[in-house]
Parts: sequence; C-alpha cells; structure tokens
Amino acid sequence: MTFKGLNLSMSDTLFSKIINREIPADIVYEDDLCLAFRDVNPQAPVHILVIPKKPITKIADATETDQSVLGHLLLKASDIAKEQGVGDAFRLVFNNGTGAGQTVFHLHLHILAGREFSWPPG
Ligand code: DGP
Repeated sequence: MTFKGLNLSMSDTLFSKIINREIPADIVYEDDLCLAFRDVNPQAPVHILVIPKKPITKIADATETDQSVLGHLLLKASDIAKEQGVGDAFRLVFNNGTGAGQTVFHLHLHILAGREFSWPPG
C-alpha cells in the first residue's frame, strides 16, 4: 500500500507510527486498547480520531474477535466527546474503503462536533 509516496505495510501505517510515537500527534486519550488524537485536517471545531492499537485495516475487515475492541472504541468516543464540552451533539463516522473516503488503512472512528451537521452527509 502506498500513501503520500511512501510504501506502507498494513502494520506500518501513519497511525501505527502515531501509536509508536514515531510521528507526533495531539493525543487526547490513551489506554491499553485504543488511542485518540486530533485530526490533522479538522472538518469541525472538534475532530478527533479514535483508533484501536490493533492494526485492523477497516471495519469490513474486522471479525468477531474484534467485537470487544470495537465496542470499546464507541464507548470511549462517547466519553471523549462529552469531555470536549459539546453535550450530546456529536457525530461518529467510520469511512470504509476508498470509495467511501477512507485514506488511512488503519481503522479509525471520527468524532466530529462543534458545528451544525446536515443530513444526508456528503
Ligand atoms: P479517512 O479519510 O476516514 O481515512 O480519515 C483519515 C483522517 O486522518 C483524515 O481526516 C486526516 C487524518 N490524518 C491523516 N494523516 C494524519 C496524521 O499524520 N496525523 C493526524 N493527526 N491525522 C492524520
């Protein structure tokens, strides 16, 4: 897989490098299973990515063995959103696959908040 001209293996994406502190990020939460950091290209006043430490490529590639980590990501995303002071007005998004806008192939949950959102999303 290539990204920005770099050759990246599945376990060597930008997000694995953020987990390993090989590239910097504005980290807002970390535990044994996940890491949350601010998106470098924010699409809302609050735009945070929550990622599993396990390098799952995308939600469609997750299996039953990933059930608890996926639930963990959702519950932590809710906690993190609340800590950002946006009340219950936030949107959670998984982009799955290139056709749906996924650009980094390490599963990530977008937390977006702090502005009005339209529906359907673009
Ligand atoms: P997606 O399009 O769903 O694959 O979202 C990938 C997001 O990752 C995109 O909003 C930009 C963000 N991103 C890409 N590279 C970096 C990086 O090096 N650091 C941070 N903090 N975010 C990144």
